[in-house]
Amino acid sequence: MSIPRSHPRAASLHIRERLVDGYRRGLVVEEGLLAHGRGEMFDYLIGEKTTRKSHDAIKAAACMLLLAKHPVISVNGNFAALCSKEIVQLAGATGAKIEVNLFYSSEKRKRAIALALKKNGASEVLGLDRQFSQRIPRLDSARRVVDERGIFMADVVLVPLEDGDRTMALKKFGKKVITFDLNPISRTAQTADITIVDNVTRGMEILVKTCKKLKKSRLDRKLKFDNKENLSQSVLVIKNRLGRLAHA
Ligand code: PTJ
Repeated sequence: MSIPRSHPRAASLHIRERLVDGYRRGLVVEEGLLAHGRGEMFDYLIGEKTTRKSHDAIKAAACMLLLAKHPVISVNGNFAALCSKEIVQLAGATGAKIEVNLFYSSEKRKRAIALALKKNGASEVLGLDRQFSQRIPRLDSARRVVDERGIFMADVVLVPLEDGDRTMALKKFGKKVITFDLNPISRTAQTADITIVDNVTRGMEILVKTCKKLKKSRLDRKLKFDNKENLSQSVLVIKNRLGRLAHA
């Protein structure tokens, strides 16, 4: 079904279509469709736009990625379906490696995701060759299996649409974690070093532009960013918006 341009929720419906298309192409797992619904709900609550606080988090994330020695972008099914092009652009702008890492792991889906990334220009996609498999300690899910050339040796990892366990395990393993999560109170959001409370479909584009704009040589190595404070402000964005709607 084609979505009429005049439909008041056309933008959101188009994003949903991209995810459904990703499901049909074997990138996204059924549970990913549910995860997207959860995200849509929080997007609705923040007003479906990148807030000032999310812009601050994106700037901090860009600095952290540019200053990293071994940055890695971790890609799951939903992220690949929504942002393959931007993932490749971000890798180009920061020198980050791209690694497929799935919660509901399957070799077939890993290959489909790698193919989608390569079609968008990725020259190398890690996480597929078992010869390089390593394990993140203190993690039971399939996500513990990582690539020794990628997440295993990374200092900074971007892990969007994540489950809380891995964020915690990565932190305990000494990694700096950046995430995109529309839910500011999720365990991932609360555990990461930098949480961008924004839809990846908007936020990734801004993150790529910001990385291209910032000059590495001029970056302040002492990154000042208070994630807890930024998350509190994001919760207040929702509270204040609901307050305004209740009194409209
Ligand atoms: O592809 P796999 O096998 O690795 O599985 C991936 C999913 C997403 C199914 C898995 O990681 C999962 O179950 O995630 P959760 O625990 O549902 O968490 C997803 C989080 O991402 C939730 O807090 C959502 O609010 C948030 N989210 C969903 N869609 C978006 C989003 N955040 C930003 N942008 C979105 N488009």
